[in-house]
Amino acid sequence: MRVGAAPERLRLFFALWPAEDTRRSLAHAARGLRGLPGRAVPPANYHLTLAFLSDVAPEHLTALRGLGNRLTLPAFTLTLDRWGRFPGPAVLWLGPSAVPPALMAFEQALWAGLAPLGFRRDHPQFVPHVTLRRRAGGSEPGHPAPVVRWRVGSWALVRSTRDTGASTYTPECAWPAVPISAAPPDLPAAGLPDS
Ligand code: 2AM
Repeated sequence: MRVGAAPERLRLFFALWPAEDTRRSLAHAARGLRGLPGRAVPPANYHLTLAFLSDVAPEHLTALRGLGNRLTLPAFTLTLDRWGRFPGPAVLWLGPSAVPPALMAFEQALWAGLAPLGFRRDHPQFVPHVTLRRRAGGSEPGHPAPVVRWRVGSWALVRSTRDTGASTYTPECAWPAVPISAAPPDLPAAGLPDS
């Protein structure tokens, strides 16, 4: 680092992180959007954001890893079956029309752990989705959404870096989703176990 330069700040997010077979299914779904304006998200970048953290001081990484170590994500299957759009950033996504309660509970538990570290959610309501296309303007897919069944097996703390306009996502740390039957009986379905 240059003497006197501001210390590096990190762009990070916690996300459900798909395995290769789910990435292939999502890439297949994204092919149906090819004719639309905008830019396809590279399959290696597919994820479902749980918490986006911009402008993070590097010294926070240890606490964020520690938070991940204390949380337990129960394994569940997510059925992605509806198109959606965020008008502001003009992104097109595929999301679930039925959201598993375990996913909502886990997102809340994660933010409950992030709040004491000074992080705040930048949107009022959690809308689970996988972004497939960016800068898509006001375009709408001309066909019904395909169905992608995602057996959620892992979640991660991911670092986002930008180089000449393209984003690269690098998992800093990943945790497996735990089959419910394997969780100790006193462990909440999603939450912070006593430590
Ligand atoms: P995405 O890349 O997964 O679409 C910061 O706002 C990031 O949080 C966005 O880039 C988007 O990530 C995600 N995001 C925005 N609004 C959201 C919402 N309502 N629910 C869940 N994630 C959201």
